[in-house]
Amino acid sequence: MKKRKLILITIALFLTASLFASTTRYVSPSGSNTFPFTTLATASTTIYSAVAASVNGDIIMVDDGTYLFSTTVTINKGITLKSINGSSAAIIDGTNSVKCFLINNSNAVVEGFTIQNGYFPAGYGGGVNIVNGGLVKFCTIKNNQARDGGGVAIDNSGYLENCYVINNIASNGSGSGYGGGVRLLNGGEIRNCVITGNTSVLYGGGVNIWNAGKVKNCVIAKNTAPAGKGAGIRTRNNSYIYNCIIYYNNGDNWVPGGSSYHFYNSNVNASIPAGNKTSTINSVPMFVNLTAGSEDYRLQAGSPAIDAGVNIGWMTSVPDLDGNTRIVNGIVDMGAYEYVSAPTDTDGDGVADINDDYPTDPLRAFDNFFPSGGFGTLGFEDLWPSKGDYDFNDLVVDYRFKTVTNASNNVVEIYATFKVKAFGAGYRNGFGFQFPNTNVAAADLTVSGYDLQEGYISLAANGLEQGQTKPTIIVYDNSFNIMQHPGSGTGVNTEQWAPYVTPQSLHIYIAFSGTYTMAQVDIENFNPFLVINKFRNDEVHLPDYVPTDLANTWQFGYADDDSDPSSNRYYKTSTNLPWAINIPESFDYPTERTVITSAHLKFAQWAESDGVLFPNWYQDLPGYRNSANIYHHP
Ligand SMILES: [Ca+2]
Ligand SMILES: [Ca+2]
Ligand SMILES: [Ca+2]
Ligand SMILES: [Ca+2]
Repeated sequence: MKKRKLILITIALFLTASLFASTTRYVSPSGSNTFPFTTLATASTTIYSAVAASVNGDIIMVDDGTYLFSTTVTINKGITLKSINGSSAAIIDGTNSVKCFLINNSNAVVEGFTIQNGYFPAGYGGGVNIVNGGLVKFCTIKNNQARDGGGVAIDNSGYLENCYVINNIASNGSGSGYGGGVRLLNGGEIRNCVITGNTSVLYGGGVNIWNAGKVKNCVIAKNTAPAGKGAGIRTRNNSYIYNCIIYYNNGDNWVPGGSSYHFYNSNVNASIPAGNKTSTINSVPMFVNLTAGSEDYRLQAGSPAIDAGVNIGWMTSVPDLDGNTRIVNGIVDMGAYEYVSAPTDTDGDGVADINDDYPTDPLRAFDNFFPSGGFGTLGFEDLWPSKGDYDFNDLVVDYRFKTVTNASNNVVEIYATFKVKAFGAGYRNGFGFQFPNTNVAAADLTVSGYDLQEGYISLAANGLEQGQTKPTIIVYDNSFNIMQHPGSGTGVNTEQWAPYVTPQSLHIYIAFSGTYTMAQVDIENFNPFLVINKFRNDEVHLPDYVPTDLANTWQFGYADDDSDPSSNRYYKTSTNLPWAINIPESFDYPTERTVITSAHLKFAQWAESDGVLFPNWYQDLPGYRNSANIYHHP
């Protein structure tokens, strides 16, 4: 009993899977043409064979190429035939001998082709004939010929959506023709199409409607038909036009035949009886370009067609002819393209206000911060080349750079902020930094904002330090001039019992006159250094950062220092311990004369592993620090 039930369920699942299975097949000129064509490698070389192999629900993907048809391809199944790369890459060519497609299934979709040179002068649809249902979309349909519907003929029902219908002709070769671009017979609907350059030798150069049909959001322009026959569109009974622009046709933009027609929210350059129109206009539509060969039927700003249509349900799921949202600003536009306003660029520098940090300044566009999230911190030990007390609080300074770039992403200026928080030092130390390379010519820089009072720094007229190959800026020459000593304690803000002194910020401004990218300047690799006790030649740098041209190098390898310029090793002990640290956030530094390894318990492992272990040693994580040995400002 139990077993039988299981078998029934299995059969039911199998049937369900079969009913809804969708197979994807491929067509490619370079396929091996191996049935059932389910990979690109085994693709069918003809669309005809792939369609023949398909059943309802299947998808056929068509590779780039030109497919020459000598027989019409009939699609009377609910399948989707779609190009992989769009209508400019996959071309269906009727070789001026056959109609390209006959579609007769309401679930059939043909998408993303150029359909050209179809030829059926005896009857309907030179490029495509849709009969009783089907959808053709995102196609370019050009240079086809038939008696009715030179480009496309729809009989009874079906949709032509988001297509260009260009240079087709309705002619049977002996004076009869209906709908050079498209002919609708007893039904059918056209949406979001540009129908242009088509000709009918008799009725309807762009579109001809016979008995019933709807045209929505189309541009019908520059089509041709004899006088009185409707160069743009000829309607005959039950014709309903919504949101269309029918203008600039070579002859009558519109002529009626029979009865029951109505124009809704359209811009038609023709006289329409009062009872047959609702909210129509007749105003120059303001297309982007009407020059022959360069036509662009998008709307210019200020076009009367903008926000002048009537919204219809399908517009929420069908995009405009550019593939953009069909309804912008709450109301659909007339025509095939929704107008999207160019973003405001007040200063005209090419960067929209919404992206421009300086929307009224054409010379500046973007602020770039380093570190991006906030301040970084530098901590120095000033007894180099001896380790000294190794408390890393002889200078504690926060830093942040704001690099201003222009619309071309070149550096205009740099604002460098240095916030001196503490110096547990008896020495009168200075502080500066050097650019990491020689990419920027010193003559292209002008610096201000430094605090130099002690007379031991030599500056060039532009504020850079003299005697340096790389641009070098001395921010200040004595910490005690920046924050006043509170009267007790070794320095400032490293002993809890001493009065707290408010940190002080210096703002260095660097103006650029040359053309340099941020990558060339590379401020993220700036080379900060301490100048020890007003001895300009005694510098302390971050580990493996080079000394400036003014540094004495005779102390390399002396005392605890293990620098070796020949191997680019600088400012490290023999066990890789540094004299300076640079961390990407604010630093909780040790109290005075507390060796850093007693405050930050992972520091030694981090430094001695060259940064591999505990790269976040400075954070307040369990087991990482001894809070009693860290300075807490009141
Ligand atoms: Ca709109
Ligand atoms: Ca701008
Ligand atoms: Ca700007
Ligand atoms: Ca100290």
